[in-house]
Amino acid sequence: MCHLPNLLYRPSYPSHGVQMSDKNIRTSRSLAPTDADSEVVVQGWAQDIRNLGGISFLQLRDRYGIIQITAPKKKTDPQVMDAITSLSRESVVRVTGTAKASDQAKGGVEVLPTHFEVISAAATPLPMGVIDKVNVEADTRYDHRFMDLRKPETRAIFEIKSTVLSLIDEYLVNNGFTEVFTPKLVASGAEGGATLFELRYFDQNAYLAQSPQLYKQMLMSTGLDKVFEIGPAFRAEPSDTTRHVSEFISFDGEMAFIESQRDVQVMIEGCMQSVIGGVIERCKGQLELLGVDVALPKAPYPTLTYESAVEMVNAEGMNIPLGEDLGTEGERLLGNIMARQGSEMYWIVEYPDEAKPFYIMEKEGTPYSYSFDLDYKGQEISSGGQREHRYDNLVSRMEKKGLDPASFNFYLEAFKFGMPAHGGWGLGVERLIQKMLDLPNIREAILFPRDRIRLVP
Ligand code: AMO
Repeated sequence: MCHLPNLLYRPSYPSHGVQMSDKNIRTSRSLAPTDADSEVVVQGWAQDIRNLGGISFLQLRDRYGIIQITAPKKKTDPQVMDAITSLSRESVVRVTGTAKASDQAKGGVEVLPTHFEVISAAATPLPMGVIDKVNVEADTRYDHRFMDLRKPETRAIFEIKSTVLSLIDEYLVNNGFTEVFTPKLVASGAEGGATLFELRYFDQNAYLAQSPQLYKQMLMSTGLDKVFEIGPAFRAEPSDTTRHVSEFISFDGEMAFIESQRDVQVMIEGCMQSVIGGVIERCKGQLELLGVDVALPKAPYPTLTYESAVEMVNAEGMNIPLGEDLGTEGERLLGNIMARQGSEMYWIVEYPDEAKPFYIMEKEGTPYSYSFDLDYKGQEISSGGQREHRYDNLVSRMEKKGLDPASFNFYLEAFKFGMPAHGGWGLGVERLIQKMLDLPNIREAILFPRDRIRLVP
């Protein structure tokens, strides 16, 4: 008889106590009064330990909340008692015990421990507290972000962000878009030389992509008529503001065979309503934790021309010459004016052509362009427009803007052999979240933010 090699052999790794298949495992969400008197296993971080002589209480935190472990000295194994009384805050433990109905414990159940395993003892002192009421500087929080993320309200932002991304995906796919991924290592920038990160790419120079602009446009010549991409974008932003970072998630879309930029705006508007409405519906618990009341913006969003936006802020004390950017202050003031009119989201269209990139279509016979910004509560969250799809015009626009068409040959080629009229947008996902949740700084919506100074963690 021949023996087959034991293909099912699995080396026995130390379990570290984590056996997800254990059917007795409960979380703070699943532990219920119906578990009373049965054996359960719970695991998490030791948030707070109180030793009161005859009895010890351990507040065990997991993803969903708190489980109270109650250890009366007389009824608890001395080894278990020692482990609890000597435990440091934030250690990770796994507790086996008997669930007991309790009026004092949150959720109406507590666990009386019979077995106690310290999976990972936390060193002391902690780099920052998790439950302490003291205000910790933002920089300290970002320096020790893993610790900051142990706070349920910090984690809630990222659960909402994840929901936002799913909702975007759902909306775009339902509207016939194909999700694409374009290179992040690129040979030329599309959004101006000033914010390019340069790097060595074997024996040539390359850049980190500032946006998928050139690639999503090239795709318009292929028959993939509607594409979207959600991915990282890199900008060497020298300014230290609450809305600029050097790495953000850009939600880009591009649509072929449009009649005008309005077709693009309608798509974004529908998407924003669906995303914000979806967050209100699906993220009730997280919004409650954060203490924010998200309102669905009034739709359709009002449309202001750039010129009228300048007039509106100038009428309220600003002095912006026509042709110049509204700037942070101008945008903020316009936000206040629009809020008084009941609009949190609004369009600013037809910016001066001079201020817009080569790929935008100019409004012939005027100094303006077929471009738009979408502003939310006084801050730009998206910009886009109709593109120049006519090869000759595109080349002359590049020249007019001081760019060398030769370095964009790979892009221009797609315009030479049949390119439909098209338009699209780029939307900063973290700016959307910042405004939706009224966060003071865009960095709060990024797990590990990157800026001029910060490269770790
Ligand atoms: P733009 O440069 O306006 O346009 O960028 C689009 C959107 O991206 C977000 N954004 C940023 N978010 C955080 N930190 C930054 N440094 C940062 N820079 C930009 C903003 C902005 O509205 N290719 C065009 C879009 C298009 O026409 O399709 C583009 O990139 O929310």
